[in-house]
Amino acid sequence: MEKILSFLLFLALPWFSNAQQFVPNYDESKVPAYTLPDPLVFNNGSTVVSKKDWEKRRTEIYHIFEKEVFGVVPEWKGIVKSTVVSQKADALDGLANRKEVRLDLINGDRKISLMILIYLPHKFKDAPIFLSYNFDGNHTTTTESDVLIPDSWVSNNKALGISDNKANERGRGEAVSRWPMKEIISRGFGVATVYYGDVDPDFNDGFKNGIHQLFDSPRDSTSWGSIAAWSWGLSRIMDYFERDKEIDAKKVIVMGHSRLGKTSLWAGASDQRFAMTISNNSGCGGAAISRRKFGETVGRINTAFPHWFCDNFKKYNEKEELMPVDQHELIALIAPRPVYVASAAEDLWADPKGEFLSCVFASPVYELLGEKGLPSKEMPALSEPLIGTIAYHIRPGKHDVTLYDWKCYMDFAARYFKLKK
Ligand code: GTR
Repeated sequence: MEKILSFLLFLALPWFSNAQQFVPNYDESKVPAYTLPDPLVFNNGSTVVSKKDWEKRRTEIYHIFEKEVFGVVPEWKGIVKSTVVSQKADALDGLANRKEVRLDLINGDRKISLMILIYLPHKFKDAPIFLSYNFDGNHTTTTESDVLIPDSWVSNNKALGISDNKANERGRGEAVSRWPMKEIISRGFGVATVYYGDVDPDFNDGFKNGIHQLFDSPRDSTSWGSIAAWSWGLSRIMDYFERDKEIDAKKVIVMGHSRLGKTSLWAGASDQRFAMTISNNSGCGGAAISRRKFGETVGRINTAFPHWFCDNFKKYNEKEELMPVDQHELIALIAPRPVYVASAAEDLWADPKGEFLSCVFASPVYELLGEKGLPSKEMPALSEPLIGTIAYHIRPGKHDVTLYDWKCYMDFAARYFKLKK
């Protein structure tokens, strides 16, 4: 009898564990009714009516995102040194000047290093520059054989032949479809990219590695997670740009895909030196409205990636309606600077409609500041970008960064920075 019972239990086990598995909602009719916090109403209930009011309200919203979502960055007591480690005048078949610059972030005897791969067009002076992290190493963004491979920890990856958390030659050029360098350079832009794991390796180790270990403050429920760390890293790169005479630091476009799109939005919100922000398929915790609970949810992201946000964010697992902010306010924090949000039709996990609605509901803030928000409240057709100071498109296809996405970003940036055709 006992044997039969344990056999039955054995049969039932997969059912039990499946029952606990997260099932995303992809049915629009099951999106709960929700009320969004109004970015133009202060915490005390009074209304924001002027640009001056907005500055104060902006601070309120920013602090909520810090304490409840991404986490607070402690005071940095270290130093940053930059070293140009390579230079090549005829990169990309003579189109670009290439250099690799190492930033050493040092606090006492603790140090991390990040390697910035920079391409600047020969033909254009003071070119705007896209700054964007890559997922697997600078060498994956180009086929050029002499671009350095990162030393830092990388995820194991069968396709890239990595089983010891060390990047190798096999990854070279693997991500070029996401990095159309020649097109970008020929159009009059520069590109700077860094492997995101140089700043903080993307696994949950209790913040013992990466940049967090260079800070001494004890951790609490408001302490920064990895997204805040990656965003902070982008600001240190911006500090370097301000010192590099070959780079126009007033024209830096911070761009990112997926978790790195969440990162670029938080960087654009946190550091107003970024002239333009681009979120490619950023989804939950990025551009998508959390209260819709469509696709990936707050509970699911905090469970799968407990190190991305601050611990307070976990209070809203399955309780998104209690969040004191929602993601349209993350977009609003970027105002009045231009922001572009992009979705992919098959990327339901990232909730394209939720990403679009954030742009719609951030628009009143842009309008108060004298800028055009998103020019329509209707979700556009595929590949028909809506362009205001907030821009949005949805293209066919999967979760990815494509040449189409880049072309839209370049058009948007060329218009804003008034580049000649
Ligand atoms: C997924 C995660 C998303 C997105 C994505 C990525 O697994 O659920 O939020 O960030 O990873 O970064 O590729």
